[in-house]
Amino acid sequence: MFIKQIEMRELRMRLLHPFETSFGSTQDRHVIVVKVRDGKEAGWGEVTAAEGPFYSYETWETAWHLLRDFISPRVVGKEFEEPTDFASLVRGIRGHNMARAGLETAVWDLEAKIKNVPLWKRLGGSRQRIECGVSIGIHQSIDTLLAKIDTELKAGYRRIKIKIKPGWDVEVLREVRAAFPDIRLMGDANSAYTLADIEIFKKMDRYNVMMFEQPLHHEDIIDHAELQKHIETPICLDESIHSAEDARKAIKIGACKIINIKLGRVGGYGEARAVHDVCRDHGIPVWCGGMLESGIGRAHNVALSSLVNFALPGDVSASKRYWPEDIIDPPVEVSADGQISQSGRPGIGYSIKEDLIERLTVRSQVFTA
Ligand code: OSB
Ligand code: MG
Repeated sequence: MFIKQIEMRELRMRLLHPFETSFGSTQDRHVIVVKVRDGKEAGWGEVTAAEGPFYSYETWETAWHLLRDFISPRVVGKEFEEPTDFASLVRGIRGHNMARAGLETAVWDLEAKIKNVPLWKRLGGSRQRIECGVSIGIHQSIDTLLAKIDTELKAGYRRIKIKIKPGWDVEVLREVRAAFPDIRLMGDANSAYTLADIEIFKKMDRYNVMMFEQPLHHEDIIDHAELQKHIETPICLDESIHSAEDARKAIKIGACKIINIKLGRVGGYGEARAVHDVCRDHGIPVWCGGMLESGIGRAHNVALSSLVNFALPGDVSASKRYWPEDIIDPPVEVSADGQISQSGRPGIGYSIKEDLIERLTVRSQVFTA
């Protein structure tokens, strides 16, 4: 596969509703999409970096800089045997995994299209239907949160994740549990706590929660291992895991019992599959996280979720929860029983609405071999 052209575009897209986490609120997204061509087919990827350096240090602007000045110049004009060749081309660049993943995932889509196979099959996936959960942001009141949960359950979603932070935690979980005694429920803290908050976690431990996601510092595993000793509820790591090596070490010291895999956070499919395999070999289930993606990133998340150890429902949900009109056709749709079916079409399996992308574009840059 010869990489003849790489095109980066920055799109402005407004979410239907603002999304609030412990680190802030977002509604106006700057989405970078990457199109890569061999001269015949085109593959697409999405950069999942956020608007500010709060989930991670990357932003859409740092990702643009990395892709424009360091990553794309090393990849354009190169001949690939396998999509995994990407790693050796960008070796030496430290970090900036979301910028890498934007191009790496596009290369996988391109290769699957050239081979005329669905990407999920090319990745070795076996889950033809994936179970979906939703991630619900911090709300104005517990009543509005309960109403939102009710709506999502009626839409068929099989697991509810709420965002927690100090002051929006024990009471919220208690009320949600009282209103919905049997649902699969979890809390994501996005690193809002420290070990000094151990008593709060002991209280939350009573509400039969599936997992606490990333309760402590975004680079920590040591304190997470300590916290896990004091609570029954499994800890799931998100922010702390950037590679299979991170996963191996976290599992080894008992810092988590579950891992959330995001393509952007780990730098693409090569590493995502390696994290998946380390977890599988240690009996640690994984699930696919979300980053408020447009349809392109969403389609990649659906494909990734086909791998066998994605044993828990992820944050991969329908396009219509996010966008008035998605940039893929059809949009990602969820069945009444909360599942997404894999596409039988080549690559990511969805058509790209290039006209809409053109209208949403605020800047673009092309590299041609
Ligand atoms: O921690 O999983 C997270 C969104 C932005 C940044 C971080 C996270 C999230 C979500 C939303 O939880 C997942 C989604 O619906 O895409
Ligand atoms: Mg998270």
